[in-house]
Amino acid sequence: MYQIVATDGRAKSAHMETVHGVIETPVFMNVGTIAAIKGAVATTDLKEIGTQVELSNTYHLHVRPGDQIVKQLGGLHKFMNWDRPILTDSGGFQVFSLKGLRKIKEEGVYFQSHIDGHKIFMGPEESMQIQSNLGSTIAMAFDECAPYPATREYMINSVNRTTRWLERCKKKMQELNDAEGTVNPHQLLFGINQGGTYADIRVNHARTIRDMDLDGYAIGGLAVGETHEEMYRILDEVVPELPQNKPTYLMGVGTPANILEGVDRGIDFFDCVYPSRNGRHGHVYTNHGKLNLFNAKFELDDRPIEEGCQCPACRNYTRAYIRHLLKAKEMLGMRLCVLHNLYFYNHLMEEIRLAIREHRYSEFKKSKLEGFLSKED
Ligand code: PRF
Ligand code: ZN
Repeated sequence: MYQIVATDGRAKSAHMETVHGVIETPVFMNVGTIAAIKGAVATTDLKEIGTQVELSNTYHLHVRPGDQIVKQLGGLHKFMNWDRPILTDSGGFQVFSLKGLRKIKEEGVYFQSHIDGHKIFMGPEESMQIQSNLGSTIAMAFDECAPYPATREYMINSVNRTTRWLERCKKKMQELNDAEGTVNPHQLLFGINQGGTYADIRVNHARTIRDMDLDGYAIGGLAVGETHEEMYRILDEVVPELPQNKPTYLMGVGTPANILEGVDRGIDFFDCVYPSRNGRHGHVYTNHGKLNLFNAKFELDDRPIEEGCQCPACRNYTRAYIRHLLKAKEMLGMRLCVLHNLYFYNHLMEEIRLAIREHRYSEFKKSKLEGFLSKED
């Protein structure tokens, strides 16, 4: 059940009840593609850094260790020891970003495993079956994330196929939820809007899928090479066409600034590899811009990454020490940077929710954006 708690302009903050507990939105989901947050972060750490939703991937877990294995072990929640919500991406996007042989047909996609090259077929029914075996809280529809740029003709054909796939996903998910022995019989299904940067194709697609009564609506096919301005323009056009009383999800986005702009246009859910990927490279977020802890100027810096930050890295260690760990290639250096960055994103979302609920979102957004650009350390 999804209930809007407050709105401020187009921004909304909601309370969503799931079988794995409540999600307060806007929320940033922490990416653990293979059921692990890269950078040696355990699910016990996630509880300490304010993670609400973990995100894993259908395709990766199907290839290794295998969704049947995960099901036999009681489902993904039990397997990775995470009892809060999990969203699984459908595999569509990951399959399309794989190099090598790949054939898109009406029935689905033929491609090769990135592990050992063996041939795999995945269509809407296969994706739903795998996600059902994993037993995630929220499953994503199997879609095509079209390449950027793509011609209008390509995009129209692709989006129409994605609509037909969505109908098949919905039917299959219903069957799986009703079947005997399903890991999570209350699994939710989010549809995905596509259409690249063609506003009219996007809007038509949004109008087609909004009547399908899905549990939530994602916007895919953005942050794939277009400018930030184009992405914001598409959000301006598409979000008003989606049901206001359902959650919205902007897939694979993005920087803290992108998130502030997405929230301002009515988005509830976000996910991105930036905080974990940047953390593994010693790049850390602060309210005054990003720092590269490999930089020599931190050699004698005995301050935390960010003054006042309540993350496990900042409460216990200095910039100088973390820099030393990174230079010496000690895993702890990476781990501390990833923990700080995820905490930073999770905490930003908490501040965003409060600002919406106190009806001061536009001033809040402005002052955050100014801070990010100030570059003082
Ligand atoms: N589709 C799916 N997953 C995604 C995307 C998409 O278009 C994107 C695009 N930024 C990220 N993840 N299924
Ligand atoms: Zn910190």
